[in-house]
Amino acid sequence: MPTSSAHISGDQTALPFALMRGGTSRGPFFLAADLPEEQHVRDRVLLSCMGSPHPLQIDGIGGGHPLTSKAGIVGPSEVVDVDLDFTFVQLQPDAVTVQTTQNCGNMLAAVVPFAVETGLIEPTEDTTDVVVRTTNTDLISRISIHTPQVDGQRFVQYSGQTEIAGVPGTASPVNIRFVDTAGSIAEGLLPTGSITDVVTAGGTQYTVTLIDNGQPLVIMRAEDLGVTGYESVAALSENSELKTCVEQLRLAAAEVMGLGDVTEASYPKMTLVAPPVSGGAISTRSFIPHRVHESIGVLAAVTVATALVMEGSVAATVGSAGSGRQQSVAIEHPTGIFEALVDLNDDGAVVASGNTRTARLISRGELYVPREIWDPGHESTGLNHSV
Ligand code: NQM
Repeated sequence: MPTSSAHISGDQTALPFALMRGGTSRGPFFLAADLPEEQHVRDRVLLSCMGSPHPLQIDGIGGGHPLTSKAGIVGPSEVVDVDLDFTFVQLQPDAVTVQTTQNCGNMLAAVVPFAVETGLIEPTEDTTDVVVRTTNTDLISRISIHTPQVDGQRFVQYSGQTEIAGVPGTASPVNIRFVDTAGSIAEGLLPTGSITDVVTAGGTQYTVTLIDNGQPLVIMRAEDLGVTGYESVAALSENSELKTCVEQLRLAAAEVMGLGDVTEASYPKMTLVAPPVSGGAISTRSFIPHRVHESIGVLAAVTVATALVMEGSVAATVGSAGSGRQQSVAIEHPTGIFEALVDLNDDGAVVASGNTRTARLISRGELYVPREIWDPGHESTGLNHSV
């Protein structure tokens, strides 16, 4: 078992970390062995690393946005046929929340590069294939990255030709395949058993599709909310009337979905859909759930694609699914198109999914956590002791 490399440095604790971009998200990754075992202490440490709560996260490394207030914890897995366990942690700039309930397919893209960088995985081939369990929902994914050899040494290849919307430039592809994603947090793919439900919020009735194929979503027709669904992120963010409606609908829909009171939760995500305008299959705008996503989450895109291929869903009324057992569903979002790959069985149900992301190691070293956060009531005992 790996042992902790965190150590005391003056009146702070030095915590090894790597800052990684995973898809369109970014955050610090830690080896599980380096973090405190007790969850409440771990959560305090993560809040401190991020600088939350503060809108600018000025005393930490968070980026002032939910997409840059994320962390990853990675360690070897004890589950048979699984190589790594990954816990995704969603923090917020301006709240004291540390959530490990939902998945994040973007941060997931950085897990295998991080594992190779830190020696958890030893690459032996030009392509390294790893099975990762996201502990949040027991999501299993097969991830493959490029690990070429130069001068006898294998390394993670970050440069490449793959472009993903929402990230400048191109990079080496990270291919992710998911199986068995239905009902990640909700009870099953369609938690109410219906392809559409009528939910009343703020005195108005909305016809929505409540679905969870890796990410719980409320799929709504943009026009039902009084917008076109083609607005910019800024325009939607400034529309306080819309944001109030979306939040009222979220709280009501979550109860109908069996998710209970989600006032403090970052799910379900709220996805406005409209007919495609850029050659894709459907157009989307996503609230995650209070800020508007610059693009769309990975499992959110997989869940939209799943709804789109289901006859009678709200998504199917505005978008157009393709045909065949394997489909690449082009989901339009504010900064481009997300290609969600879905495999269908004979009944037309989605049984597997996938996508291509990119990731990059941005920085690594030590994050300094005030000693009293890790160890309340400590007395200074000197430098460089293991904790
Ligand atoms: O849905 C944002 C993201 C995500 C989650 C969010 C994600 C997913 O874009 O799998 O990746 O919805 O909070 O990182």
